[in-house]
Amino acid sequence: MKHFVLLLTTLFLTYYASVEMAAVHAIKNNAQKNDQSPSAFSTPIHISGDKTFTNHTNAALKLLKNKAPSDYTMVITYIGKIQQHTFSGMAAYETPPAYKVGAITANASVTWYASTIVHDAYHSKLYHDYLYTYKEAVPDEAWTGMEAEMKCLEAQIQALIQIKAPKAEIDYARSLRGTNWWDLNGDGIYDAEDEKLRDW
Ligand SMILES: [Ca+2]
Repeated sequence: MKHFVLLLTTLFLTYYASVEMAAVHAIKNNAQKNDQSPSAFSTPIHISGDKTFTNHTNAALKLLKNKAPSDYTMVITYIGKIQQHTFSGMAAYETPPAYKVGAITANASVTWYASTIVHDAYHSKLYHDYLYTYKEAVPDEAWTGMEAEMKCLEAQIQALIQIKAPKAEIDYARSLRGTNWWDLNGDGIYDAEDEKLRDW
């Protein structure tokens, strides 16, 4: 009887150890897959920039694809190119629509960077929705300015929640509701003058 119990215990421990080993292997395999993130992940968006920029951008897009798939679909629909730049802004009128990204944004946390991609994709969505509906030159207020910024900010906040961003980032984004952070010279419109003043 004693031997039997011992045998059972051994069998159980062997089984348990093998299950645990399988779990460890799975974790290691996943970790290796994650290590290869830039090569294992592919996106239809053309990424233009140095290696660090490309890695950060791929990581942000991959996070969106995994944790916020509907946002990712919106992003790949309305952004064709993500380009390293001196400051951040959405050139929705370019072909393909290009999100230009400054160093401060590209080097922020992956969750924050990802949320800005959603924000700027939404600007491009507003631009292209207008173009598709009215088939005429898109007025600035259709996709920039206070009303547009608030819509893009709400999309960004929802994305931050979806990708489980740190609470501080969600709180910060919420604190921007009703503010004109984008109007750096305070004239009520968003244009190249504000872009000149941007450091993000
Ligand atoms: Ca302005």
